[in-house]
Amino acid sequence: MNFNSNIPDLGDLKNIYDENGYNHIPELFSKSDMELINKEFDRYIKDCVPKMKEGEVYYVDKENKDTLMQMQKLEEYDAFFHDLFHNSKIKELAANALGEDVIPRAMEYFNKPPGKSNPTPPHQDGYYFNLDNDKAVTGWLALEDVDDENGCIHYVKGSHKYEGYRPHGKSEILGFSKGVTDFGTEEDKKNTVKFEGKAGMFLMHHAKIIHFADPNKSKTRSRRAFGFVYHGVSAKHDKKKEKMEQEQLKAELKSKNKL
Ligand SMILES: O=C(O)CCC(=O)C(=O)O
Repeated sequence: MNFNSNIPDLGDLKNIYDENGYNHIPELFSKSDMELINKEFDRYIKDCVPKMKEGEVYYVDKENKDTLMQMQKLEEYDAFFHDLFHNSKIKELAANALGEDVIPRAMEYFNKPPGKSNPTPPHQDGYYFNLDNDKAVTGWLALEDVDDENGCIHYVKGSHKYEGYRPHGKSEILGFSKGVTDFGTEEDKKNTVKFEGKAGMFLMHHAKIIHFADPNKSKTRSRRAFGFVYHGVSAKHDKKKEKMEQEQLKAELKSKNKL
């Protein structure tokens, strides 16, 4: 996929990733590239969303299609996004961060529609991943400008270096079934860094980095982003356990009338 991506030195990125647990590239994609990606995404919403399976699409209010807030597995429904996930600089950046070849796992969509949206609870992605190691990353691409008002991402710098995972408990937040239960220590607060930026800003985070976002406070702006999850080739994925967890979650959400 031919974008003129604006990539800093890969060696520097790797050192920063290892030290902080994330990479931040203020303008991975130019304004015109983002116009193209957003145009393709408008087409995706019209043509592909109706074909997606139950449990792959979440709305803040399922009766209101304007409140589309989260999707999983976009790459399975469309060649453009399959290519963006499998054959772009994003995959190279994932392999660079992990220091090994990567396997694309799922491309996701995260929105916080205006008016009514959820917070993203503090969590570590690896806690959801069912892998036997922490060799996984998530890339996060802002589809529009993001800031304090519409709910930009926050990372707890260096939290990938903690031994094991922080305790997670059930969250009642649609789209994020688990969150860190002991979040908010002085250390967490001291190391929290927020990432405001323009459409085209790209973040890449470690499976153990604690991250979160506030709800969107704007009445008019959305906060749309893509997530790109890759495993390192050394990670073994327990797909059976994952399928079981997903079925359980789906049944629970249906019983609460959220799907
Ligand atoms: O976009 C968000 O608010 C959450 C994203 C997230 O949790 C992730 O990319 O791992």
